[in-house]
Amino acid sequence: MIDLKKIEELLEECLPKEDEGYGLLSSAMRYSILGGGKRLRAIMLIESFRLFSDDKELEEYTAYPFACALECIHGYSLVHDDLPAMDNDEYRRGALTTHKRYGHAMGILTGDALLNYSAEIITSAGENLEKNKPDYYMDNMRNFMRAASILYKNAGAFGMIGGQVLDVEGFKDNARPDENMLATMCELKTSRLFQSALCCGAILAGADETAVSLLDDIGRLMGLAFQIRDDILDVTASFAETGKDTGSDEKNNKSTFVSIFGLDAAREKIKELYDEMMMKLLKLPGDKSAFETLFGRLFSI
Ligand code: GRG
Repeated sequence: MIDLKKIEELLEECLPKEDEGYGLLSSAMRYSILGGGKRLRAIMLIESFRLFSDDKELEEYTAYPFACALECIHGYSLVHDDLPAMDNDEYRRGALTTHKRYGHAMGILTGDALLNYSAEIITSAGENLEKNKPDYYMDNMRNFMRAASILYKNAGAFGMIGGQVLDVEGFKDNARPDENMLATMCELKTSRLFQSALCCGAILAGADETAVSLLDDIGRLMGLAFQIRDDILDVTASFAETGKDTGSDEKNNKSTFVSIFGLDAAREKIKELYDEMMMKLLKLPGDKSAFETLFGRLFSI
């Protein structure tokens, strides 16, 4: 599995330097991204690329920047999700949330800047490819553009942001959504970025449609399982384990898998989703051990 240290180095290099730009914005961007996190989406994107290609140069020019861009998108979503107008959380990744550390206005602006920066990373990577590897550029631009399109659609109004709207508008004040509504919200809010990780990595490596569609499905199932896991941790884990405010869902009167169906049913659902994911994983080519390890670690709850 790709080394976590390598991903930290890539992120550290690609973000603006502390003293660049205006006011404390670069500092806040670095604080929001470099202060920990499991880097699941970056790891999955690179490991998905590796299922279909062992071309290290192509990986460096395409998969690495996409992995960094995806972590910036994920980071922005967490910064905004923690804001007083949303979950109003004080701690994330074991430290103060961005708005608690830098102020509310800077929390909003830092999230905005990170989302925009993700696009800057991708477009610069395209330019680098054209300048330094014109032959690769000709061969891979179509895949590159397709991956970029998937990345932003999944993050946007009909993807993650849409899911957040359902969450904010439809799940407050102890509303009792049924299982289908809950699943739709989670697929949009949480699954879409995992689907981006798996599909973008594969597409950049030149995977065929059957494989991309399988990966899309695995990402969807994984997001559901991941959200249920998060709901369970919110009521069972301590701050030391999660690094963030626990009991946040109850504080915000949010209906979750756990509050609606109970802990046992939530654990059972994760097991079902895990089994389905593993069955689909078997149908993919290449060495899948990184995914087996990752999914095993995440979902043995
Ligand atoms: C504000 C537009 C907007 C969207 C927010 C992702 C999201 C949408 C909200 C986060 C709510 C939440 C805690 C969902 C549970 C799943 C999740 C995304 C958890 C955090 O992801 P991890 O555990 O975080 O991968 P790290 O810190 O490891 O990177």
